[in-house]
Amino acid sequence: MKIGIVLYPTFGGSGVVGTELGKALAKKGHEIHFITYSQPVRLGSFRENIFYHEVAVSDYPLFEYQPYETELTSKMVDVVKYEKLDLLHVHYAIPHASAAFMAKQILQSQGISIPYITTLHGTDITLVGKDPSFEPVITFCINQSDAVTAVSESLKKDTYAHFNTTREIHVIPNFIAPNMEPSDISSEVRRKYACDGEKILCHVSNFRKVKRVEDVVRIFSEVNKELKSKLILAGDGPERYSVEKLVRDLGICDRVIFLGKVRDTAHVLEIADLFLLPSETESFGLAALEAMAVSVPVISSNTGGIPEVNIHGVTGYLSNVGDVEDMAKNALKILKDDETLNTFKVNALKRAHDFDLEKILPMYEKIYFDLVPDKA
Ligand code: GMT
Repeated sequence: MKIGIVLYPTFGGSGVVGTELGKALAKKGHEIHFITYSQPVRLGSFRENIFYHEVAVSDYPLFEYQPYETELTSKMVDVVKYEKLDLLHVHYAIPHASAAFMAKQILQSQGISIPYITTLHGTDITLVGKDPSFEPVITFCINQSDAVTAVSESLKKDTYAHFNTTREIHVIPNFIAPNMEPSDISSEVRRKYACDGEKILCHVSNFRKVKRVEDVVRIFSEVNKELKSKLILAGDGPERYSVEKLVRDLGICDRVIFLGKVRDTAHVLEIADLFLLPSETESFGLAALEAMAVSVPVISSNTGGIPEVNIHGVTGYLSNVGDVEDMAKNALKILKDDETLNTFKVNALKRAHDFDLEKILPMYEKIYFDLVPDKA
């Protein structure tokens, strides 16, 4: 099948999922056309069956804001028409679903029929999408999509709660991509960051408010008082200045390592003992799954779709949003001795396998083949 995939090419979870899905589909023999404004960070080098179409964003002086959606739509029309695509799969509703709807209408006027699937990822529903400045468009696009998927039961529930839709929403959880296999140099790398006996706590995000990175630092600070540890922070974003200030104010600069943006977070995660994800809201928590996939247990909030991934008392612990004290207490419970830590590590890895790519990929393919039965 020839599939066009539209996504945000950055470090965000939706872009990672869309890219890894495309790579896996290409490996299975589908022809994948990524359509976006820059090369997706997880795309990597040349691969069979993968094509990348860049959306050029113009900077005509009249435009105070660039009409990206219009240019994306035109590119989608062009690629569908000339590459003879069978379907479009858009990740993150804003503005990809409305661009897909528009592209579909334009193509229909030219006698070309193309279905589009919208995958809802989280903030497109729970934060940005439900804002009145987006809501009517999102509701319309959800209702017009040929199929809609959401990455967790929680996100599906939120979609029904916030939008006027009775549309069937298929829950297809996120998955572990094969490049997250552990490497054999981790113990060597680990020694560069932590002395013998020190534990490594880790957090990976885009440092937006919703991630509550200051809570990460406060949890770590409590843990570090009892158990000498290091905190590795990977990622960057608007909250970084305030997080750096907090680290200085708490006097723990020598304990906290800011890595900035990292392409291959799996290699950072695999030197960690514990992953911290105290988010305000999280439709799934791909970062937590990525940690579990390299045997790292998770201390998280109990919000959104996280409880569908992290199992309380088994793969980590869940606490109420903002309950830093409880999260620190739980972290110490896991780190207190090697035997306990090891049990949580084993459980985390086992749980991560529930989200193996081989289990999830056929769920997307089923939707594709239902929409384009002659390609099945
Ligand atoms: O977490 C972010 O801010 C990025 C965002 C995105 O769309 O890229 O992540 C959302 O999608 C991920 C992949 O499906 C989910 O794992 C994240 O939980 C979700 N983020 C939120 O709901 C805040």
